[in-house]
Order: sequence, then structure tokens, then C-alpha cells
Amino acid sequence: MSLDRATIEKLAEHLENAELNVQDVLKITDDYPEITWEECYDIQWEIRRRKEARGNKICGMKMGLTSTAKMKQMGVDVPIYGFLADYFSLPDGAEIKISEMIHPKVEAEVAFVTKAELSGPGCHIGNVLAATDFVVPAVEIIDSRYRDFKFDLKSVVADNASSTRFVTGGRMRSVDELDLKTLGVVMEKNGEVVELGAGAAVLGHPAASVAMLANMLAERDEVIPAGTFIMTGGITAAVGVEPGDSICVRYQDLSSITMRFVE
Ligand code: OOG
Ligand code: MG
Repeated sequence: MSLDRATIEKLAEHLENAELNVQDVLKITDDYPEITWEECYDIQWEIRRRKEARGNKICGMKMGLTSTAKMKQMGVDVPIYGFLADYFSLPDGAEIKISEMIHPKVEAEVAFVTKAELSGPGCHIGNVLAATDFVVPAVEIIDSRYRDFKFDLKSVVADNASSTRFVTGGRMRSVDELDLKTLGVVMEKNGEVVELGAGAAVLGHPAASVAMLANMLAERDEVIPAGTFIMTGGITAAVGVEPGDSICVRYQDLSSITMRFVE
């Protein structure tokens, strides 16, 4: 299939409105079963353009579906990327309004901040470690715009990889102070351990996720500029939250992040 520009723009508006109006929608592949990967990323980039035109700043990138736990949970097998807009960012200890979301879930992630440009193809873990300024913990709040959080990979790419909010905090460290593969993560909901894992859950090494992002962006002649904040993807399965829930994620060597969900 080849969708014309007007259809790409119409689908971007449709999905962005679902986010802004907190209203779930049907998968776009229901109406466009032949849509291509490239067209789905075209829709995502058009949503990004719409936000920037409205004055929002893009403050980072994310990888998604980079761990077996996440791939199994969502029934898919290929990592994807999305962008982060300024209003997605919340500080450690934030009170998060569930009324601004459809059916949020939280994910424990490790984020990188770069100090040099990264570009593909051929970007590898070595390039990423050399270009990393520091690593910092991040908890993502995802919220698919698709009904019952059910989607296929192409639909979720168009929906900016379910990106909604993220909380950063804890302690930053340089990569030579960390063993990113064995770095342990424990997620607690209302004081009870609900998920746990280690950095290697993310493509064997979280830096591999950043390298994959650079290589995927190269397909669109894009790079990761110096100073970019990048979330590498959920280490564990995502956990649903309701008003009244509090989440604390404890990271080995990186301190912890907490947040509270309200109506
Ligand atoms: C897609 C986004 C996945 C992650 O960290 O794996 C993601 C989804 O599961 O809705 O952000
Ligand atoms: Mg995520």
C-alpha cells in the first residue's frame, strides 16, 4: 500500500487527538491492513511535527519492546522507537493524574544522556559507551491509545510507542562506575515487590538499545544529537496503576524513583 500525505496527516491527527482527549481508538491496521512500517513511522514523525508546531519541545527519545518480558507481554518481537515531548517529563516524587490517561502502566528503565552525536548504520555498544555523558534511572508511564491496550507492532509505532509520561531522578553515574548488565532493578507497588530484573534484560546490554536507536534513525537519515536523553526500554513487564497507588523503583547503584497516582 502507499498512503498519500493527506492520509498520513489524517491518521496522525486522529491518534494525537486520542492522546490529547484521553479517548481510546481502534488499531489503525483495522482500516489500513496493508500499511507499511515506514508509513507508520511517517505518522509518528507527523505527530512529533504537530507538537513542535504547537510549541512543544522534544526532550528525548525512547526505545520500546527491547526486553523479552515486554515482548512476551505485548505479543510482539521487534523493538521500536518513539519521541519524548517536554510535557511528558515529571520529577521524582511526582503526583500523577490518572484522569489525564486512558489505562496507564509503569515500566522500570535505564536512561542514557549522550555527550557526542551517535549515528548509524554500524553503531555499536562501544560507540554508545564512548558517547555517554551519564546514565540515570527513569520510570516510564505508557498509555496506549488503543482499546484495551491491544495492538500490533505497526499500530503502536504510529501511536509513538505508547509514550505518555516519564519520571527521572535517583542518582546519575558514568558508565565506567556501573556494570550495566548486572544492574539490578526492583519495582514496588504500595510497598510490595511486583517486578524485578537486571540491565541485561534489555537486548543483552542497555547500551545495545541506544545503538539500535542510532541504526534505526539512520534509515531516515536522522542521528542522535549530543545531549540527548534516551530511555532504553522496560527491563520488566509493565505494571498497571490506579488512583491511590504508589510506585517505588529501586536501582542498584542509582538510588530510587518514586511517584504517586491520583484521580
Ligand atoms: C509499547 C511501548 C513499550 C517499553 O519500554 O518496552 C515500551 C507498549 O508496550 O505499549 O515503552
Ligand atoms: Mg518504555
